[in-house]
Order: sequence, then structure tokens, then C-alpha cells
Amino acid sequence: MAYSYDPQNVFARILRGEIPNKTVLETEHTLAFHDIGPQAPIHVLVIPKGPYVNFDHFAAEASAEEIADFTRTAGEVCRIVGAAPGEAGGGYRTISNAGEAGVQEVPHYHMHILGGRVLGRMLQ
Ligand code: DGP
Repeated sequence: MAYSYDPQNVFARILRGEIPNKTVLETEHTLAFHDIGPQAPIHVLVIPKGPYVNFDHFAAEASAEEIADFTRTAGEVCRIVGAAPGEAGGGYRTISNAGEAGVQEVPHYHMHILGGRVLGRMLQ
């Protein structure tokens, strides 16, 4: 499948430094920052720096190094923001919306990390 990446999407602009962000953690291949419209007390977005539109694009075309970096960074973010399940009030949910059915707003792959309160049982 051929994926088409829009370099003007808002996360590409954040990565280029054209739009400010509240960074939680940055590595060689990954950036994690607070969501502009948090849906929970903890709401962090984790994005690869590479031009991938969604999870299946990232999974298909990112290098093993990028995937490992992304995964380890996301896990580290959970600990940094106090959402790791072993901590008091800890626990979190990860979500990645893709495409029309997933109601994806920004066409640059991102993982939402939500926590800081007891989340609803159902996905919406
Ligand atoms: P979605 O594509 O539906 O998975 O969600 C995109 C998320 O990106 C949404 O929760 C709001 C967030 N967002 C959109 N624009 C900005 C921005 O300029 N800065 C930050 N930090 N977050 C943004």
C-alpha cells in the first residue's frame, strides 16, 4: 500500500519547531508532548519523528530502531507522568486513531496516553 504523508500537518509543524509544544520527553526518533485539549488529567501524545501517517504505516515502514525507540519512549512517558499502574492512582490507556473510521484528526501517527482518573469502561 502506498501511504501519502502531508508535511503541513500540525505535528509535522511541531517537529519543525513552527508550533510550540509542552514536551514531556524527546529522543532521537520520538517526541512526547502534552495534548492541547486534554481529555483526562494526564493526556500525552507520543509521535515518531519520521513521516508516518498512522500505526499501520509506521509498523510497515519504520525501522526496527525507530519502533523500539518509540515503544521505549512511550513506556518511559507513562512512568514520568506518574501513570504507571504500580503507583498510587496509576494506570493508563493508550489509543491510536487511524483514518476515517478511527476519526483521526491529525494525519501523523500518534499514540494517546490517558490517565490521572478512572477512565470509562467503553471506548468511544
Ligand atoms: P486524533 O488525530 O483524533 O487522534 O487526535 C489528535 C489530537 O491532537 C487531539 O487530541 C488534539 C491534539 N492536537 C491538535 N493540534 C494540536 C496542537 O497544535 N498541539 C498539541 N499539543 N496537540 C494538538
